[in-house]
Amino acid sequence: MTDDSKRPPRRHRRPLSVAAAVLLAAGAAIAIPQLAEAATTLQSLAAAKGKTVGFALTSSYLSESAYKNIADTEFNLVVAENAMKWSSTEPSRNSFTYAAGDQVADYAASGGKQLYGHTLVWHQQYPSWVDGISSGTDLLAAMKNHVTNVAQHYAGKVTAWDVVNEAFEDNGSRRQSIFQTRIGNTYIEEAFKAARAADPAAKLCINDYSTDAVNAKSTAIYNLVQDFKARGIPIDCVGFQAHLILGQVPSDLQANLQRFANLGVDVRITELDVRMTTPSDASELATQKSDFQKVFTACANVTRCTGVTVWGLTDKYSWVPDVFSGYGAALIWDENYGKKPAYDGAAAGFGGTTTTPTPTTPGPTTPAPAGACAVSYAVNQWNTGFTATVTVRNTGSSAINGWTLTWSYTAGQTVTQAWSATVTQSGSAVTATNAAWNAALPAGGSTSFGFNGTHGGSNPAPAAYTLNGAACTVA
Ligand code: 9MR
Repeated sequence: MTDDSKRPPRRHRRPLSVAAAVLLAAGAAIAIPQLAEAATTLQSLAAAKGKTVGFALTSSYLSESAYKNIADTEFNLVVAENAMKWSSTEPSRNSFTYAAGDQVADYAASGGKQLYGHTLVWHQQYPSWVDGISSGTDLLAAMKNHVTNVAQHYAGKVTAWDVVNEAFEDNGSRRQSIFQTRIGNTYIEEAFKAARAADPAAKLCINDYSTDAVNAKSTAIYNLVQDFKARGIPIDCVGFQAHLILGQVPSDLQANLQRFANLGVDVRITELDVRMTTPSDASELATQKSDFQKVFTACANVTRCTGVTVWGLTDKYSWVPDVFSGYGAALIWDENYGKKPAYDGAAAGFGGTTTTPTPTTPGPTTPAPAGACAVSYAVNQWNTGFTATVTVRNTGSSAINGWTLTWSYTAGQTVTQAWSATVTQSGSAVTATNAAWNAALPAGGSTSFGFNGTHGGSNPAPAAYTLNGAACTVA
């Protein structure tokens, strides 16, 4: 079982950001920034630096070919988003189930990717039988038994473990978890010693959120590492989750990573995402690109930073909207698996070059032949407002490089705010132009954009569209 009931409300600890609603000027962005070498991937850039770039995997999503394709090609490290947590691996006391975790391990092995273990001891997602243990001695025995069994099972497969996760409060005091209150201060070192004994080859990490800057919480972990080193307690690495808010990458992130590295431990960005108010707009996506670049750059500049892991692949599947209402779009690929500007930011941070190639002849307004496009239109509406999602598919056999879609509204509808395209309106005529990052529509490819609008009570869907001047079929 998962123990969502144990999740503390997370909203209070992260202030909300306000998104700037700035749209790209119509038609301004027709050149496509892209990586100079077509074969460049995030993992090839990471490997060139001796680092890894990872993602949190939920195995069931691999049945979607777009998800699997990105997972297969872009990453050289995998971490289980949930499958190796205590509730998954030991649902009843001393009865271990590894099926879900093994799927993640098998996927990593089959693709030659590193496997990162997450997590052995955490105050969330542990099974309810743990709550029934009132004696500290008994809970210590149960915790050591858990750590020992799981670490032994994955020995030889994982390169590192988050042994203890989220053990501190923001003010630097110990979190009053069941482990802290029943076992006492020594539970962390007991977990690390048990993990070392079970898998001497795995790097053993402590992991936390809101520790990306130099602050009371990160300093508490810094002090713990210093203390463990002084007393010979095994500890090899520190994970910085980096669940960030748009535009709020701490300016001292790199300095913070470096001060830990100077203690003689590896560091890693372990759960990166950058959330924004949704629906996202071009301005937010540009800020997110810069945020990803800053985080990847900080890791690139610290020799002992082993790499960056993102907490999921696609905005379609992310923990963020479930926990922070009105927020999302925190990852590198959008809900339709389109690469967001954040991709170029991440790549640039790891040394990828971006270029603005000259548009291919006859240029970005290559007319699509009639019938070479299909458009679908989905709408959610209420009294006088609506949100529409438009999907444009290139059904022709040649790539489209820059696109303009037009339609007309016959019932006086007005577009008020758009995302993933620039939308302008003149009377009933509406024109949508690609954003910089979704200009390229390969043969068979599609992209989606959306907008909010108002209507006067009647809100029929458009009857016809043109793409670069040629008529499309209405899907
Ligand atoms: O992404 C995970 C989500 O699917 C689970 O429901 C949630 C349970 O609390 O855990 C999420 O992952 C967390 C990670 O394990 C530890 N750091 C915070 C992550 C986001 O909550």
